[in-house]
Amino acid sequence: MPKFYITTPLYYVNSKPHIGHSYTQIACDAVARFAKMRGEDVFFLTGTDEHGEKIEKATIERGFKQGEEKRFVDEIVPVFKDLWAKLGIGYDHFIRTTDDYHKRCVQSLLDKLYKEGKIYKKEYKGWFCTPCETFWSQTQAQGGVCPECKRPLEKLDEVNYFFKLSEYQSWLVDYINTNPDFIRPDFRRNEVLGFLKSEPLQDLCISRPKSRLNWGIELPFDRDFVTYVWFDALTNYISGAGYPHNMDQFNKLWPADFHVIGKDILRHHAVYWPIMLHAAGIKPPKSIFAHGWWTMKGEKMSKSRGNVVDPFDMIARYGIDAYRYFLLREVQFGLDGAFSEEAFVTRYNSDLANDIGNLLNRSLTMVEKYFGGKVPEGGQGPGARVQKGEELKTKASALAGELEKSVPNFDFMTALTKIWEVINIANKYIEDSKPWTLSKEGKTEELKTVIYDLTEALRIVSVAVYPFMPSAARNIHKQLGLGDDPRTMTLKSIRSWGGIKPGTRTEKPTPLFPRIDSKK
Ligand code: ME8
Repeated sequence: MPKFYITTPLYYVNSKPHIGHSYTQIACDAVARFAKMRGEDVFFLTGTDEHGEKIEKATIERGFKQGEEKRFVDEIVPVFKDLWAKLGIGYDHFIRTTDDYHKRCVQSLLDKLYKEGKIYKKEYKGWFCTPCETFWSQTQAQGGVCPECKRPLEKLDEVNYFFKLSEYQSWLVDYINTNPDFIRPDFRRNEVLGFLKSEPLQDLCISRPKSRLNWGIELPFDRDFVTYVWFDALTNYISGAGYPHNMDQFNKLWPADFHVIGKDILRHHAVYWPIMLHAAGIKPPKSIFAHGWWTMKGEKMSKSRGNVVDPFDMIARYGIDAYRYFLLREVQFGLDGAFSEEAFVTRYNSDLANDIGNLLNRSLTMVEKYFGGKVPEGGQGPGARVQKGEELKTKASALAGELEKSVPNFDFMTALTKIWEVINIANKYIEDSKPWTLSKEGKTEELKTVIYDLTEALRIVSVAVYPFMPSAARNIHKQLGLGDDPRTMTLKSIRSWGGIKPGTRTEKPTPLFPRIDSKK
């Protein structure tokens, strides 16, 4: 069984998750589910980033005392876990950077790099962005604002430990050039190469003196310092896979197949992280995929800007499947997208209530009405099939192949468009073949064929939508009389036509996506 190791960022637990966080989770979940459907041995890692200034600050702001950070994060972590459970995020392991095994891994990595002379101590004069937890050089800090988030920077002048990032610049450029899949999409790779060409890399400040920050992992070689939160957090991708406490598992999983992130943290993942690994003698991950941002009124949706949409509220009003569908269908994964509830409702009513919802409802109603709730025998009699039926069969049988081309490349829009082509052909097939007329005219063989084709197309569609809308997929499968066991949702099961057996007892249709009155 080929292995597939995929990760999400570890989210800061300074406040509740918003749509942006759920976006990365849903995308990873869809790709991980798809890999499982192909029979791959999947390890899906997610978790929370719990140290650093941001968290220390949030602890105080929420009325806790300094030193009570763990108590504070212990209250927030379950909110993330609860949302992931509600959204059906099927991760295999949840890592917290406050977990002991993770802390030990960070310390062993620091120790190794220090002993090998790759970490040294010097005075640091420069700029720091607290919200981004990022250091910037004098040239980068134009006008004293963060080049990333445009907020004011803090000037720092203190003794710190540095990691010799600068020594690895040409190695990294070569690595990116010889591994074209390392940074994806392509335009993000060019962005990183452009940045690496434009200025020499500075060594990375990887410590904070305890006089300024207590809440972090202590440097093993100098207990007066804690480590920079990014050095800590990035290391989760190896500690969460078993390094160094479970090397059998780690050797099986590493290198990771995908680190999926938002474009805001590309530099940390595509520059700092591969260099940290290379310096420690560990291979870089195979691929980093950076997606775009959901924006609100032209600005990045973010906790610190306060322009966020609450995923709990959206799910409560529209359901999990619609929420997952909208995020993956509306915007090409990789690009930015403006979030609007109006667009959400429009897509819900057209794609979900009308297209897929009606198809299921009409088809099952006809199975009930014409065949007493049992799938009829299909494909009988010469000339029984109208042209649309042939088209439906061809397109539905090709879906598995289409998904294989698009989903592993995070091209959810193409995958869903292909599925909806099948749904739309099926709806058109009903209109063209007019089963009610076939019934009236006693053309039973033709009627059987049409109804069989519709149930079979729905079976294929139910499996095809599983990575994106797992509960709706199971619901359709169940209403078709095929049960709702996710283990039956395999890609193999939809590679050929004819999987639903004549005689299968279907259920009375229940609406999948009740229409939303947009005037409400
Ligand atoms: O950066 N649109 O955590 P974080 C799309 N702890 N995705 C968004 C988004 C938006 N408006 N806002 C956030 C951190 N995201 C670090 C990561 S990893 C070792 C450490 C998503 O809580 C997106 O995946 O700020 C982004 O990269 C991530 O949340 C940042 O989450």
